[in-house]
Formats: sequence, C-alpha cells, structure tokens
Amino acid sequence: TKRVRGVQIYRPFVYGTEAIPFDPENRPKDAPPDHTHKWKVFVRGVNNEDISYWLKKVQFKLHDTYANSVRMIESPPFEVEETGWGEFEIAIKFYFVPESNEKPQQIWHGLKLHPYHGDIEQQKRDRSMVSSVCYEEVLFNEPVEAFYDILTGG
Ligand code: SLL
Repeated sequence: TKRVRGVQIYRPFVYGTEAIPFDPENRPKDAPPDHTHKWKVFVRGVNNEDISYWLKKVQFKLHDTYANSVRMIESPPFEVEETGWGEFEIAIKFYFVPESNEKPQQIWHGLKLHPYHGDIEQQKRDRSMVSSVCYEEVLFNEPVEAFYDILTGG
C-alpha cells in the first residue's frame, strides 16, 4: 500500500437525472396512482466511456418515501429507474475498486421533474424530457501503486 508521492490523478464522470411525465393514456401498470413521472438517476463515463476500472459500485439513496430507499448498483450501468411524484435530493455514493484503498465518496444531486423555464402544462402535453446533468471529476491524491497502475494502464 505504498502511495505514489506527489501525484494527482483525475477521472471525469457524468451524473444526473432524466424525467418524463407519464403518458396519461398509457400509465405504467405497476405505478401507484399518485405517481406522475418516470425518472432515472445515473453515473456514467463521459461519452459513455467505461469507468468500471476505477468505480466498483454506486449506492443511490432515494427519498424515504420509497420502499428500499437505498439502492446499491454493483456493476454498470450505474443507474436506478423509478417512478414518482416529487423532487428530492439523491445521495450518490461512489465505491472505488478494492485495489484503490480509497474511502467511498458521496455527492448529492437534485432530482428534477419539472422544467426550470416555460410552461409546466405545456411540458405535460409535450411529454418532453427534463434532464439535470453535471460533469465532475474525482481526484485521486497520491494513489497507492497498484491503483496508479490500473489508472494509467501500466
Ligand atoms: C416533496 N420533499 O414533498 C419532497 C418529497 C418525495 C417523492 C418528495 C414517491 C415515493 C413513493 C415520490 O415521488 N416521493 O413511491 O411513494 O416534494
């Protein structure tokens, strides 16, 4: 577990949510009657690049109104699809590959169901997708040698 001194390695990723209102003529049969939207929260590589060489698994902590609100996703695609009626903050916890010796890191992201601009009624009629997506980089400061080799393809 020797660390490579003086080295910082960044790895980019993309995370966020996408939501779309139900088609009133064709609601998902399993959705509770108060639900209005289908949504997804995800973590992925830029341009869908494979990030599983450094990211082992991802835990998504949903609002407590959800059954089994803690969802652990053990392999790509790192995403959870759900239905619901309300917006809330999702805790997204990154677990790195065991060789990394890195502690998990958590970020937060707000699930967006409604557009920032424009007419919500119009959006319901159009059933347009609302997405809230961010770019971020994880910093590995002085990675252990085994992880350094994985990160740099050595
Ligand atoms: C709000 N603070 O009041 C937020 C909470 C909770 C969203 C939103 C469905 C959960 C279920 C759901 O959409 N919860 O399956 O019952 O707006």
